[in-house]
Parts: sequence; structure tokens; C-alpha cells
Amino acid sequence: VPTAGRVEFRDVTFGYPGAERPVLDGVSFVAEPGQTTAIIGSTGAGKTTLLSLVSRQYDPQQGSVAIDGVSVSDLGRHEMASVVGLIPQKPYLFSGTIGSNLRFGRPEATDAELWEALRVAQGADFVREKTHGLDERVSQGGTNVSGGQRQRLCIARALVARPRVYLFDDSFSALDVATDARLREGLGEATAGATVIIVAQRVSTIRSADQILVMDGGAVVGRGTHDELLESNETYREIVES
Ligand code: TTP
Ligand code: MG
Repeated sequence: VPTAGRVEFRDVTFGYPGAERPVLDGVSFVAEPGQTTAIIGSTGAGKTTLLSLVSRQYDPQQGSVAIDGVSVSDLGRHEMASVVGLIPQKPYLFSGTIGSNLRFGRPEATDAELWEALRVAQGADFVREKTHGLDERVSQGGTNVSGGQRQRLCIARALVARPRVYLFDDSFSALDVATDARLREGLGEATAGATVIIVAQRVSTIRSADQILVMDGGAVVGRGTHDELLESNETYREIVES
């Protein structure tokens, strides 16, 4: 399996436009290809903000964010879509069909590829039950797709695009435990070789990560495996044991 998508933050400081204080303060880490990096931290710690710098919704005021040695600020918007796949905390659909949503990052994908991505994302069953299947219409504010189904479509959309870096922002916390386990098992294969960064709450998700970053107040205050952090990191123990 070819591996690519090494993400490197070097001393990154970032504040939202107009805000007085930075939201991220001196963040440095590396997320390696073929590995899963989990990010954990209390609400407001800066997890979503960190991901938004990888997908270049914003640029840092200080420091650098690079993928495979290239600063993300040197990647064009189009290039970005094939390099980074973000599954946002609040999943969104574009107005169109289920199929057009899934093809967003790779228009030439075949129906068979869409169904395979849906199977992995645990979304094939509900799409099959729709009257028009892949041609079923959806809209941004539409109600014919539930929140959980929306999330699975966003996961499938990212898989179809085959990016080098996957960013899952709290994508599994709302799923029931059995679906969560099935989904992550299939994802392991589907994302093999890529860099996977998962913002997570569930201990089972975090435990299986190769590396865990503990965030608090915009800083990375711990890094290691589950066992290492249980041993050494008070913030981690508090989060995991709560
Ligand atoms: P987030 O990065 O959204 O924090 P989080 O993702 O760790 O929190 P949660 O677990 O609830 O998802 O926010 C960090 C800080 O940045 C917080 O004080 C809110 C602020 N913020 C903005 O000012 N503007 C924005 O658009 C966002 C996303 C956050
Ligand atoms: Mg968040």
C-alpha cells in the first residue's frame, strides 16, 4: 500500500479574525501516513479549528502547516480537494442528488465505486431504500435525510475522493456502538496508507489510535498512546474517566 499525506504543524498560532486571543497557541505535531492520530480535548479546546487549518479554511498567523513537505498555503483550492478529505462536525449536503454529492471530489467515479463507499460508510441500506436510489434528490436544509444519514453520506463522499489525508471531526460519537465498530473496521481498510486524523470522544475510538493528541485551551498538552497517557497525563485521565 503506497503511503502519503504526512501532516506537519510547526509552532502554529491562530486566532479568528477580529478576536483578541489566539485559539491555537504554539501547536506542533506530526501525523504519519498509514497511521491514525486521535485528537481529544474538552469543548472549545480548538479541535475543529486545528482541522480547519489542515483543510485550509484559514491560514495560521504564525508557524506552518505542511502536507508531504508542501505548505498547504501553496495548494490551490482544486488541488486541496484531492489532498484532504474533511468530514465536518456538522455534516452538510449540497443541493442535488445523493450521487452528485458523493461524486463531489471525483466526478468520474463510477456507480460501483459510490456503492462501495456507501457500504463502508454504513449508508448503503438507506440509500437502497430510497425510491430513486443514487438519483434521490437532497437539499441543504432537506429533511428526507436524517442527521446520522447525512454524516454517513459525508464519510462516503470523502472515501470516493480518495484523499491522502482524512479528517474526521467527531464523526462517530453519535453512532450506536455496533454501527461505530462496523464502520471503523471497514474504514481501516478503505483508508489504508493515508493519514487519518480523528477528533473523538469515545474511548474505544481513541484506544485503537496509533497516536493521541490531548488538547486543552488551544495547546497540545499531551501526546502518546492510550497506555502512555493514562500513566502520564492528568488531563487525559480526567477526560477518559469522566
Ligand atoms: P473549536 O475549535 O470549535 O473547539 P472544539 O472543536 O475543540 O470544540 P467542540 O468539542 O465543542 O467541537 O473552538 C475553539 C475556540 O474558537 C472557541 O473558543 C470558539 C472559537 N471559534 C470561533 O471564534 N469561531 C469559529 O468559527 C470557531 C469554529 C470557533
Ligand atoms: Mg469541534
